[in-house]
Amino acid sequence: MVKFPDTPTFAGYNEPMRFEADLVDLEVEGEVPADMNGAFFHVRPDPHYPPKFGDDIYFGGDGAVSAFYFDHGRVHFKHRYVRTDKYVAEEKAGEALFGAYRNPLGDDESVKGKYRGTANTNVLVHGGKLWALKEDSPPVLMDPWTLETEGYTDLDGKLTAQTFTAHPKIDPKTGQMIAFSYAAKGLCTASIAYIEIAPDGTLEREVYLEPPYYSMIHDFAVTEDYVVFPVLPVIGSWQRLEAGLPHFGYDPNKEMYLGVMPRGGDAKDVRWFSAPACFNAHVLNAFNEGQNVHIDLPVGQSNGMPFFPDVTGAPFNPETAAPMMIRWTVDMGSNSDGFEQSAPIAPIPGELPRIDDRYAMHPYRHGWYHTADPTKPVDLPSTPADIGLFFVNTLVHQDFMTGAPQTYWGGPDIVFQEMQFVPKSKDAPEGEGWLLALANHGNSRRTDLLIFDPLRLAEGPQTTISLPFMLRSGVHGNWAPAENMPTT
Ligand code: V55
Ligand code: FE
Repeated sequence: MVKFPDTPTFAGYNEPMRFEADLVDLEVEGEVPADMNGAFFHVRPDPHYPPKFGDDIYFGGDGAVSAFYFDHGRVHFKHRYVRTDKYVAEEKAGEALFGAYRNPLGDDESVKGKYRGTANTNVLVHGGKLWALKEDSPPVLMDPWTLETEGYTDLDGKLTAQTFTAHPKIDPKTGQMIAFSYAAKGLCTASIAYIEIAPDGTLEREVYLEPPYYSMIHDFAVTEDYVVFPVLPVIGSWQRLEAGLPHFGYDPNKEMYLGVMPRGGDAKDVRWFSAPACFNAHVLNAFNEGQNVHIDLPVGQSNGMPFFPDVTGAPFNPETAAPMMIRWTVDMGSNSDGFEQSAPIAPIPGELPRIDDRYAMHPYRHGWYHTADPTKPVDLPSTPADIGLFFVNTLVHQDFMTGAPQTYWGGPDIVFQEMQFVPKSKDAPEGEGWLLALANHGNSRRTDLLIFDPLRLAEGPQTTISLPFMLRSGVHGNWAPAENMPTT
């Protein structure tokens, strides 16, 4: 029997949606630019079955991929669950077979040894395939047009790492995918693999290195010449899993580390730089000036994920956790094992940072991110605290040259999802194009895809593309220009 628990993760605003859909010609208010051709992919955790043990965290939900196909002013839509090994086995059984988030100890005997991944964190087109990613498993490949799942890939037997990040970067100059794996040698192992994948999807290089301790390495930083692995004290261990604790916990008494490696290097070239504990989830951008490596990212001074509780028992503190954009600078030419941390480089706190991806790994001017403005009224079926990380009512554009932000508040019943910058053309100036944002109407349970002028966010959306249902609050997505989509 399918009955979801009455807990904040599964009730109210967060109720699972569990549908699949095909819609031709979405309803549009305003104009869809005729020269905006390609597809916008986005993924969300949307549990197909109630959790095996009464409750679980939001990150445990099955990946459901949404695709908006932009075709000369028309927009078509497709929505499919990723047929992970987990999804397929559970659908056959009619119930959850896998236990808690990243704890295999509670799994049903029938699924022991199967990939536990949900492919629920990021989707992007590379080498003609749609990659659906969850950092605890290898990539899942899908067909970008039909959203049919091909399944897990080891990249022709070349990928030996057991997991694959949800945050690979595409090098705008070479077209390579730069990726990594943590827990690369198995669950809770202090092992990282650095991975380079050619534009056609062939694995070119896999280099192993060892961090100071096992931690959640959700994102990383890449510049033209260096790669940076942030080891933050979001720790995990088999002991925690045996004790039935959440996989991860935040240890404020541990040092954090940055592992910096030249992109052509290997383990012997890695240098570790350290500082007192702090929290980060995502990287905005990074670039190097000679041996000075700059990493721009939202950083909190205490734990940012209350569902991975502080190991000291300290309660979640939203004030100290507020992520502020700062710049870390590592000097690979110095003998120091420390690094510089700047004052905030933007006045508004926030997360889910995006850039004009053509400027990834290089100096850049513009950033876009989310914030939860606490001064605004809220009219939603759940409290902001129960919606948690996914409660976002305001979009931010930050011009790092002038220092000025622009914001757009959606309204009391709106929850936004991650934004996406789409360049007007291949060689348009930075920031010139369109900004996509999914806006959930939390009461009527419908989602709009809004199109903004990225540099005039405060003016509000110029176009509203409407779905007759809601896409459960999701994680990440990416735009695939028409020329990156496989020919049909
Ligand atoms: C994150 C998201 C995840 C996960 C680990 O945003 C980290 C960070 C949606 O799943 O499993
Ligand atoms: Fe992420």
